[in-house]
Amino acid sequence: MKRNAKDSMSVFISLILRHKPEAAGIRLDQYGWADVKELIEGVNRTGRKLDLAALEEIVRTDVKGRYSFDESRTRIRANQGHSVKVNVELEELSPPDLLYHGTATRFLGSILNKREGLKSMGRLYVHLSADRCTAEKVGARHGIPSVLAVNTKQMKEDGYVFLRSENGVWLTKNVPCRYLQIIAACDKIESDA
Ligand code: HQG
Repeated sequence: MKRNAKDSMSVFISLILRHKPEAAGIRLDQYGWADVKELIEGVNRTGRKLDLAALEEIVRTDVKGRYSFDESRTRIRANQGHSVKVNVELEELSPPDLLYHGTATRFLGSILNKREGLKSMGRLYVHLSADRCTAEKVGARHGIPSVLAVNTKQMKEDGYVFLRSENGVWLTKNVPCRYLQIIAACDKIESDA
């Protein structure tokens, strides 16, 4: 599959598995799994072309490891990023003492000045990164990026719960602004936010 075709198919699969399974006329179970055969048939019904080999390649080569097959490889799900209410059975884990959140500079007014903190917005969780450069890339998806350091050490002490997705993204329900601090951006932005 060519890179552009693969990227746009991946965007569509991510839409189906995270937000809108009905876009392919399929359903996810309560754990976020879609039946692989149904997914492929559903995608093909929309006029796009997908077969098992192409789907396997998308899963294998995804830079962020967005998708997983189950052991039997008959089911597939997104590892994180959902807006549909599914339980992807993530383990509760203790994060490092500091995590990072990348956002658009224009959102800082609501997050910090209005003291709303980080809210999960359209998704089930606030997404946090283990390193500052990754956070900056995530923020750059929305505009001029700013990076917030999250005092997860204090949050843990205060009883907040953290989960980590299969592909290493840290998730929590919300981050009040008392745990946040703006930090300097990272020097280098690489591709693939
Ligand atoms: C912001 C990508 C105003 C928040 C990434 C973010 C990630 C507020 C935006 C994953 C706010 C939501 C998630 C408040 C939060 N006022 N704005 N109180 N609280 N926000 O896309 O974290 O490529 O839902 O800062 O790599 O950007 O899709 O979340 O800017 O892991 O696989 O509201 O998506 O992965 O945006 O990104 P998003 P996100 P994929």
